Amino acid sequence: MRIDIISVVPQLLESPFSHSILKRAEAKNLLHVNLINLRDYSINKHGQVDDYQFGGGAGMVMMCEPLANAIDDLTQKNGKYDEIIYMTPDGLCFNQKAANRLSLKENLLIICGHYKGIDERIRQQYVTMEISIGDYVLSGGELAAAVVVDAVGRLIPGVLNDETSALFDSFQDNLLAPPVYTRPADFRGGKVPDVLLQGNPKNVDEWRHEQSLQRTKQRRPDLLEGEL
Ligand code: 6GU
Repeated sequence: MRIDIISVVPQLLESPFSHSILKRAEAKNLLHVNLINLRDYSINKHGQVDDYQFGGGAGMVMMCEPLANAIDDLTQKNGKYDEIIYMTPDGLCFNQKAANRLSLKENLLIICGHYKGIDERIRQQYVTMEISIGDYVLSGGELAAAVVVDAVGRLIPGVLNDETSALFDSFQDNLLAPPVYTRPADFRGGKVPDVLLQGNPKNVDEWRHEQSLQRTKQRRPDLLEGEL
């Protein structure tokens, strides 16, 4: 998969993909994240990419031309994108199902917004998907884009091995993950449940499923309702 990310602060995105699982995904050639500085497509020598909003009001708006020129140039170089994603707090809320769906694509473009956001006409003419990562406001789309790339990247077939398998992740089956334990079997009086020490895989599976259900009922009952 190739993911191109357009940003006015691409430096914010250099570190998240240089470690751990996503670094391995890059090393295995399963994922390529490519950062594009929007200022390279600025309309003038001052590097301008934003302007005052029509109708007045505080805050700048990211202009049409730099974004359109960047998207056109990238599309010409790299082929048509499967999705052009705009990161915005007024987008649809990202979840595991969206991550699963995106992990099957080949070619994604992510636009990170700043200031008051991007000119509405770019959303109408180019953007195919608008994503928010939750009901709070970030100062830019970059950290949200990093969240999406991480959640999607680890699901690309071949990125995870048995040890890091996504099969038992929280949310993968709309349930929260069960509690986990490692040595010692007794930590300051806190004991590991017997069933995990006894080594009967069927009992362990049943216990984990029961714990998952209990945890989900207690903490996230919404996950158990309204599923298709
Ligand atoms: Cl995608 N962007 C910004 N700026 N804030 C957010 C967000 C995105 N998702 C939640 N808050």
